[in-house]
Parts: sequence; C-alpha cells; structure tokens
Amino acid sequence: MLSRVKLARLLSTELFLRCSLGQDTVKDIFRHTNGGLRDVCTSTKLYRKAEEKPKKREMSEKKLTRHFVDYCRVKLEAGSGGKGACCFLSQHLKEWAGPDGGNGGDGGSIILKADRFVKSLAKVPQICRGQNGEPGGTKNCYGRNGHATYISVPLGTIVKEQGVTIIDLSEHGQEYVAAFGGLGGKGNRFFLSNENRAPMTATPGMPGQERVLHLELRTMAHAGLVGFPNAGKSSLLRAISNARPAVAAYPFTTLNPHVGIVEYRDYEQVAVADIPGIIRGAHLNRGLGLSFLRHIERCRFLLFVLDLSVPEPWAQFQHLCYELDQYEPSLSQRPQVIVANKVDLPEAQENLLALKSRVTQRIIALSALTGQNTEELILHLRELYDGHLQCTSEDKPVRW
Ligand SMILES: Nc1nc2c(ncn2[C@@H]2O[C@H](COP(=O)(O)OP(=O)(O)OP(=O)(O)O)[C@@H](O)[C@H]2O)c(=O)[nH]1
Ligand SMILES: [Mg+2]
Repeated sequence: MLSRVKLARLLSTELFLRCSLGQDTVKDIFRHTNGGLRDVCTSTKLYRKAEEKPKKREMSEKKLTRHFVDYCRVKLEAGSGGKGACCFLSQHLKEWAGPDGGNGGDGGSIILKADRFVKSLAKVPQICRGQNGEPGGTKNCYGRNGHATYISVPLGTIVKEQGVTIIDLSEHGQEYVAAFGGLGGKGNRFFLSNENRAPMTATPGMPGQERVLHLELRTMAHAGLVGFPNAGKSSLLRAISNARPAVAAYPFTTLNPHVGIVEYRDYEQVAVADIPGIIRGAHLNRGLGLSFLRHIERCRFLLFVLDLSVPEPWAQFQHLCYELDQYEPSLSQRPQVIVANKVDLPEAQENLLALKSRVTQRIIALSALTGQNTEELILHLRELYDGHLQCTSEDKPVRW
C-alpha cells in the first residue's frame, strides 16, 4: 500500500518526466517501478483509446432515405385484462371456507413518448400489441398487471386519428396514452355477500383499446431553407453549421430534411432545416412534390435560397412563393429573407443587380462555396431569432 504523500510525490515526478521526456519513454520507466503506478496512468490509456477510435462514417443520402421515415400508420392493441378466478377454499376441519378466487390484472397500456434522441419514425412498428394482464389465482391472489408499452417518437411528432390532430408531441419526455389497457376481471371472492355466501360468478377481463393512428413528423427548426434544386441549400447549411448534408452538381441531391445548428458566442442556438428542392408544379406532385413542406410548417422564418448563376433568379422566387401558397397560404407570409447564392461566379453580379431592382425583400448576397459574406446571414438569422423570441415571450425556445 502506498501512503498518500508517496503517491502524490510519484505523480508529480511522473508529470515532470512526461513534459520533459515524452509519453512513451515515461510509460516504459514507470512500467518497471514498484508501487503499482500503472493504475494511476489509466487516464492516458483511456485518452489513447478515444484517439484511436475510428471516425463514424457519414450515411449516404440513399441509405438515409431508408432510415428516415417521417410518416407512418400504426395499429395499436392495448393489453386485455386477466380473467377473475372462481374457486373455493377448503381447509382442514373447515371444508367450506368460502370463495377465494382473486381478480385478474389490468392490461398494459400503449404510450407514445417524445424522445429527443430519436430522429425518425423508422422504428415505430406497424402493429403494436400491449401486454395482457395475468388471470387471478386461488387463495385470493390477484393477477399481475400488464406492463405499459412505450413507443419512442421524435420531437415534433403529430398524432392524427381519421385526419383529426389529437396531440403534438413537441417536448422531450412528453407522453400520450394512445391505447388504454383493459380492466382485469373480478374473481368470485369479490361477489361474496351476506345474501350469497358461495358466489359462482367470476368475470372475464375487458379487452384493451384498439386504435389506428397516423404519426407525422414535422422537423423542428427555427429557420427553413427553401429553394430550387441545385440552388446551394445544402452547401449553405454546411457553411453555417456542423451539419453535413450531401452536396452534388445534380438536382435532388437532398432527399431528406437535414437540421443544422448555428451556435452563437452566448451559447444561443438557432436551428436551420435544409428542405429537399422544390420545382415549379411541385403542388401537382412534380419533382419530389410538396410533402416535404410539412417540415417547414414549424419554421418561424424562411430563407429563400436563389441561384445567381441562372438568368432571371427572381422568377425562381416567384415560383417558390406560389408553390408555398398552394401548400398553405400563410406560409409565404412568414418573416423571410432572400439569400442570393453563388455570388462568386462572374455572371452573378449582373443578376444580383437585376434581382435587387425587382424584389422588395432584404437580399443577402453570399457564396456558400467560398464562405463569402456568410457572417451577414448568421447575424441576420440571430436578429430574426431574437425578434421571434420577443414576439412570443411565453414560448420557451427549443434547445438542441
Ligand atoms: N460556384 C459556386 N457553386 C456553388 C455554391 N453553392 C453551391 N454550389 C454548387 O452547386 C451545386 C449544388 O449544390 P447543393 O448544395 O447540392 O444544392 P442544393 O440546393 O442542396 O440541391 P438539392 O439538394 O438537389 O436540392 C454543387 O455542385 C455545389 O458545389 C456557390 O456559392 N458558388
Ligand atoms: Mg441539397
């Protein structure tokens, strides 16, 4: 056993040697010293292990499409109650000791629970059955209740039944009892009375509730990037946040919404969602259709990303507003800013001047590729966010 003083002295010696001789040499020296110092050096080993850990590979967009499910139909069948028992007690010297059938246990309910670590509805089963209650037993033993079955859903899940919204699960840990378990049956002991000393009645358990629910995921973000395919939405999200959506020179690279977090010095976080590209006629299901617009329904402000390399970029803006109006009329009225992207290209300057003369909205010209002027967008995002917090002071900001 090492005394505390001796241990402290050895530790300080090791630290000094580490600084002057280097890690490996010191490790070798201390391997041969008495006193079990190797145990003291475990933090170095752990640090090494963490360093050698292979980097997590990014999932391709195609693979992600299989994993990302934002709509599902689920059939719920809660557990049935256990049946009550019908039996009589017979003891030594007391043959007719009375009824002793216990009650059955209650069936398990099915509960939907919002979990911020769950990102899609992919793991929600098509049919979910709750646990049944156990039947009652002799000697007045009650059956065990069925356990509640939890289904974890991502934040922002909307629960609908026959087209009617029932609940919006938007807070971490929020629960909704989607199907109640059936009550357990009564054993014949329950029916014992002065009038009936030997009841033969025992009731079966009630069946659990059955429901068919539709779950819809609406991504929760403060700002939504809306634009034509190839406008540079994903490049922009990569430039302003740590999110890594795929970027390529062909249309419809992004097939799923991605959320990136813009962090500020005061630790405030603004979430920005990259929505798959929208084209003219999307409301008629052209391109990827408008189903992805459900993800910007919750966005408080919109960033229209326009491509300055195409002639007449303002036409893109008009088409986008029209498509948004077709989906939900109030959507295009939200606080918005136009992000004129690809300002680094030679033809961009001329198109930018023409765009400025044609639209009244604020325009932020930048290049997502070179990072030119992205600070202006980040600062403006913060202004929009602060304005939103002031308007809805009772609303708690969502934290990621
Ligand atoms: N020169 C230049 N090219 C850019 C800029 N931003 C994006 N690009 C290029 O434009 C192409 C499309 O970029 P993406 O970010 O994939 O565009 P997107 O809007 O996400 O496209 P979809 O996902 O298909 O809707 C890529 O080849 C990018 O390198 C920019 O500021 N300047
Ligand atoms: Mg994209």
